Amino acid sequence: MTAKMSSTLQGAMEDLIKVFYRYSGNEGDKYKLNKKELKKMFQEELSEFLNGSNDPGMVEKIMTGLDDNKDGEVDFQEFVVLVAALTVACNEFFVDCLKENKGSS
Ligand SMILES: [Ca+2]
Ligand SMILES: [Ca+2]
Repeated sequence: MTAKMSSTLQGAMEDLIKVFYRYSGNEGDKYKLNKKELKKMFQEELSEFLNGSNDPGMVEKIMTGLDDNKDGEVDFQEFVVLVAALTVACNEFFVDCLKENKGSS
């Protein structure tokens, strides 16, 4: 692919799409993540997030929460909701860190 220089945000979006399809294509519907695919993605891409929680049923809970149309799988649209929610959580954490750093200096 003779890609033009893409902006950071555009690159992030492309990465998001690539990550989704890397896992969604493993089995069943190529365009959706089943529970196994979702779990694999969490283990490989969000391991820190998973390790932060001691709840073994978390992937299942996330899956149920994400599956808006109740078809038992997570499609790209549902996946983006997850990423947006995680990004907001990360941002809050990041902002807290910035504030703490400011206070200590
Ligand atoms: Ca699939
Ligand atoms: Ca769904």
